[in-house]
Amino acid sequence: MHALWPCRAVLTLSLLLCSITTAALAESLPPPEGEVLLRVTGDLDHPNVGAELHLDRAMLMALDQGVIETSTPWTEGVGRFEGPLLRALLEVAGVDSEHVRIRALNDYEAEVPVADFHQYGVILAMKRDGAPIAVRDLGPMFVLYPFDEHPELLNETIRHRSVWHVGSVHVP
Ligand SMILES: Nc1nc2c(c(=O)[nH]1)N[C@H]1C(S)=C(S)[C@@H](COP(=O)(O)O)O[C@H]1N2
Ligand SMILES: [Mo]
Repeated sequence: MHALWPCRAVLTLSLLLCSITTAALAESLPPPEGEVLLRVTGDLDHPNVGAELHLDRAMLMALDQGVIETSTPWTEGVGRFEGPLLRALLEVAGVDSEHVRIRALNDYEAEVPVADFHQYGVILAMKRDGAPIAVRDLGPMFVLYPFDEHPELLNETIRHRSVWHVGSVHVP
């Protein structure tokens, strides 16, 4: 009720836009109960801890998941990798930006165009062949493109975007 009052003062079109915004705000996730594995920081509309969105493993697994069966330059053989779609993460975070900066637990970070997430169904791979990925490998999660399906992705630009040991996503 309270959140809707500005709508009443304006015209029908604004009323419609205002209702959409209100509906989107209602989708903010509750704060995490488990260990925080991923933080989304910066310019987002749906924070759950202060100005940031924090997610534990259960919350990450509850997002829309993608499955990518592929080989990669960094792993042996063909794996069946699973994890949240990056486009689903940005949607739940309420992000409207053309780029994000994906940061590793070490100091590595890369700027990635959001268009990639829609075009290629890029995931934050959290499991390989059903098992969690250890931090000493590429875990707890890494940015994974479907290399076998799109061999043109095997280039330096995309390798730079393939961040391992992801800890946060910053929205500029
Ligand atoms: N966490 C983390 N992810 C990373 C990197 C890194 O140093 N740390 N290097 C990036 C770069 S620059 C490339 S080219 C590839 C590394 O691929 P390569 O070492 O097999 O060439 O991973 C990317 N992801
Ligand atoms: Mo690199």
